[in-house]
Amino acid sequence: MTNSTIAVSEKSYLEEGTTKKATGILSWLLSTDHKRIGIMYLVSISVFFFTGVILGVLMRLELIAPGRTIMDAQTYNTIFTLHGVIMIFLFIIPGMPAVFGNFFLPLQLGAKDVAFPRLNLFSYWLYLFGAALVLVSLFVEGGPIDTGWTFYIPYSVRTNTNVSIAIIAAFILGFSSILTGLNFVTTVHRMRAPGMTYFKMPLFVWATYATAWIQIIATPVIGITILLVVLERLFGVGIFDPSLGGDPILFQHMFWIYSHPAVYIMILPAMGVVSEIIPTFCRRTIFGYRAIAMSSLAIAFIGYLVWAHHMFTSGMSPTANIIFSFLTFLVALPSAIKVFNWIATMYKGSIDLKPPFLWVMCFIFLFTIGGLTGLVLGALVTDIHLHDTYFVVAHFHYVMFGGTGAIFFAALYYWFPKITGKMYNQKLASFNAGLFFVAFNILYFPKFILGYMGMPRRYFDYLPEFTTLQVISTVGSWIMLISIILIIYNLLSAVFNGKKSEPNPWGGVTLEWHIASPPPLENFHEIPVVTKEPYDFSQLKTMKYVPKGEEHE
Ligand code: HEM
Ligand SMILES: [Cu+2]
Repeated sequence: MTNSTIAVSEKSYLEEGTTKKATGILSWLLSTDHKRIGIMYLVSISVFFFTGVILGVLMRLELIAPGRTIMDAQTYNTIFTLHGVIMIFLFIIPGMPAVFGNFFLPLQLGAKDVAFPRLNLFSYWLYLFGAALVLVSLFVEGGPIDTGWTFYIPYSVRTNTNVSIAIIAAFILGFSSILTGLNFVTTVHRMRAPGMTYFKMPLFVWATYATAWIQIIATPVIGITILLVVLERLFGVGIFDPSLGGDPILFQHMFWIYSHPAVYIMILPAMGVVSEIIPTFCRRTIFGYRAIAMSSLAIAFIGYLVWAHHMFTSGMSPTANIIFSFLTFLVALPSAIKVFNWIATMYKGSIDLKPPFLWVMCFIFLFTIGGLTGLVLGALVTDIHLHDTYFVVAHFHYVMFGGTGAIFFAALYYWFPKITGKMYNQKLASFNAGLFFVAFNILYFPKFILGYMGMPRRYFDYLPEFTTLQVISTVGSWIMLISIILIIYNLLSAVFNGKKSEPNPWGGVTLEWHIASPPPLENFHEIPVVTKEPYDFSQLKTMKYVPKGEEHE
């Protein structure tokens, strides 16, 4: 930055909206400000996340003993399906881009908003509309869907539950995701501040940019695939259903051509947040900036080539199996590059163990377990034993929840003071990271062992020899519930009664820390001119925060 004196006392985006006439809740629902839209996503997504958690805890209660305990088998089927649909389509896919991408992409680029602010608001409405349809599918005749979140054929064509409504909801949510991606790609191409070359962009921007391409290119594939399922249900066209001459394996291919890249939509922006937090709390420029930026693009690209590792047991040719297994190992490389560079950044850094950093530590441990067990599933011999068992359930919770979920919380704790201008209880937040880590492993580690022993996934009952491990896991779900309630409690009480935060409590140097907290409506009243590398901490010495009007002295 050229101007290192920063005005702090201005009206913030929380006090003034983009709409002159609308007030109250409407000034939010009609706002085209990227920051307000980010917050609306945050509120909606948190509500769905918590609903998903409650469903998870209910499943764990059912599994506390063999046989029926609190629900029948069909209810269990609908609950694991809803849990999966909510967590995947309403929480973890939109979560990072829609909340933190929206709020921080323009700030980190030195822009006043995203490229298409109205389209951005439209994406949010589509999201709400899709979510509302999921709700509708629960209550109309036919009942909640019971296919699992993967909608596998032929069952999804034959069951009488409301598959079509749920699928149309997923279709609409997909549209919302595509439009957000379009918006972000254009924003990165067109809205960078003067001097912000591609290799001066913060790594969260790089990660969100790579993600946006996946959102644009991959999402239409699932859109078409699931619409074909609806056509199959309504008119019996016979594309997937074998009894009508269709091919169920074709569905699996088309489903995973989207849904594997989608796991990178979930994880890439989270990795971007890690690359922000680690330099800030180690007071040290990131090690291997270009390697990290390029590995995001590499993950986005190679991520398209591995989809059939979900189908090793579906009867593909041995050649296909070997190729997809090989490519799966290949995609682990760019992820490993990131992890090595993060560790190298910490090495000899002056590490400050503040809550966001502790959550990142949580992430690195859990995500590494998730990633390594992914290799176990990517190897043909072991996958045949472990396919569709609890090992898979453990693996994907470690990557999605221990990975992206933990970083969702890390990002909240890191940027909360910027978003709200308030500070939360840091002791509680640090304790919370530890509690989450412990709860997480009690809840999910037993599932690896259960899977190895042969416990299949999506079953509401089990053999008596699995009881001990199932009970341990259920106890873990209670501690997890407490940990999540504590996060919500800590942040909500900070929103209402928190102490005012300094503008830059952690000593960050990317552009969002060069403005007031909470940011003013148009972010920068003078568009910044970027001269420094994104993680050049020598700037800290010259960054001064003064009341508005005095910044030019
Ligand atoms: C307190 C938190 C959570 C608990 C207790 C929990 C528990 C469970 C359980 C018991 C299952 C079903 C296992 C089976 O019978 O096959 C399951 C499935 C699943 N969970 Fe979670 N989970 C939690 C959080 C999450 C999160 C945060 C995500 C995503 C980010 C997630 C994504 C999924 C998915 C995709 C499935 C598969 C559903 C299907 O088979 O169609 N869960 N979870
Ligand atoms: Cu995959």
